[in-house]
Amino acid sequence: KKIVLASGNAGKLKEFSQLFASWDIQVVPQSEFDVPEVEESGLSFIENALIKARHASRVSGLPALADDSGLAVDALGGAPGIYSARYAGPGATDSENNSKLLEALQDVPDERRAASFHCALAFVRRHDDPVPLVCSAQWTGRILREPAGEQGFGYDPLFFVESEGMTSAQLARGVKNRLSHRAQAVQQFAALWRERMQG
Ligand code: ITT
Repeated sequence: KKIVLASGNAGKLKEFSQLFASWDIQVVPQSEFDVPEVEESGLSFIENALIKARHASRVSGLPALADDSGLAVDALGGAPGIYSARYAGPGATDSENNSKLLEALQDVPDERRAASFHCALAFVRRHDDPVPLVCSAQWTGRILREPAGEQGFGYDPLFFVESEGMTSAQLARGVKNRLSHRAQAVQQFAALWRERMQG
């Protein structure tokens, strides 16, 4: 079985290749199908995941799985949220986004720097699938005052994971892929997938 992974984010694709390593399905990145960018016009992670999955399925003619994710910072009322990838502007780099976040939190004391990563996954069998598989999960942490660690991507160097005593960019990939918002969402997806396949 072949499904398209509707993401152009190298950091996500790397994690998914590990998260799906033991599955008996072939997960093909959307770059193999020349899927053009689609406007993420939703207001929630779930809406945008569905938009991306339907779009990739329409273009490729295959079932598609999409991930919409981001960081919600309590002291910023949930920002950058669904705008995490472009917080510092269209086409912003991870380090530009991280700098913007540090600036926004400059005057916020440690005890008010709580934040959570969110991941929504949407799977459709075809572009107009009326019964998509949808799941979402979160991972809570705290935003540091300076980056630490080289692993991962995006906001990982600023995201301190209390249980591990380090940032998610300092965690070995195997550890992030057991704890993260994406790892938890994939576990939920696995359960939905098994149900669907048995039904
Ligand atoms: P695709 O839509 O092609 O998948 P994207 O980067 O545009 O790629 P999103 O719109 O879902 O994807 O934005 C997700 C952003 O949230 C991402 O660029 C990171 O800045 C951040 N993010 C999501 N998951 C993360 C993680 O595990 N670690 C660090 N940052 C993460």
